[in-house]
Amino acid sequence: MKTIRHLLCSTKIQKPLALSSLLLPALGLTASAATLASWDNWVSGSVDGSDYDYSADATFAGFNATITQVGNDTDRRTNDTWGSTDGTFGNDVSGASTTGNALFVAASYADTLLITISNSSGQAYQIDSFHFDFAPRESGNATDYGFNAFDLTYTSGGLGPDDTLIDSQSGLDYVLVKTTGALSNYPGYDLDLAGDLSDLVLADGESAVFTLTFSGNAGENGVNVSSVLDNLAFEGQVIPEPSSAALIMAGCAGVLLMRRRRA
Ligand SMILES: [Ca+2]
Ligand SMILES: [Ca+2]
Ligand SMILES: [Ca+2]
Repeated sequence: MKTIRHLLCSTKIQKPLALSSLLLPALGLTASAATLASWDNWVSGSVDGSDYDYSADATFAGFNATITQVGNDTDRRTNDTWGSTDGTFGNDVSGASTTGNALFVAASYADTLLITISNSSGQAYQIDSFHFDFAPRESGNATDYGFNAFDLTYTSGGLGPDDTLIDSQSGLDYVLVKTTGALSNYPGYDLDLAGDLSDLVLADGESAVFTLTFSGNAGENGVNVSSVLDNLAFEGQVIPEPSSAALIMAGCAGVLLMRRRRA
């Protein structure tokens, strides 16, 4: 702390270094967005007969996240010959896998995903946004259509208020027909939470549950047509600790006082 304080308070230090991206984040005084949890590779293949949870393929240090399917038959439904190949979570977040594997959703088995994110990092984080790629699919027979609508709701946990609708979209274009476009650039969705939630801070030890529900299927066999989901992610940033900032301020005040006395 002494070295850092002297660096920050020194008048001799060059300004660019004092404001560098190295120093301030180390003190928690600024924060940059981080991908806290993401799903893009999935686990390959289908498994019948039991509920299946999808652990995040990647998490930020100190975070855990799981997707639980809810519906008529929550078997594992992933397929490595399908997927969004654009390399982004939604449109805005880079770093997604560009190879196959995606999650199917259909009314006959799973229409709802419960998405849980937990913070045990030792620090509070602001949860800024949720991102995903979603490709509505039709059967190709011009009568049966899979899901082409979704609701994202914040359900419960360390954010708030509970049961807040974040976004609802319907009538989305059917970008996949039968198997055409299976591996392609699926439409992306980037949903900010700030306009909807008054409490965006997931404190250390807290979890938050979001519910992503799909609808809009149509036709006699539309319940069986799978639409395809890929590249889900939460973005967030660490909350600067007031104690750190206060210590630095107090330290600088002390140094300045000593300098004045010496002058
Ligand atoms: Ca994928
Ligand atoms: Ca994308
Ligand atoms: Ca909170």
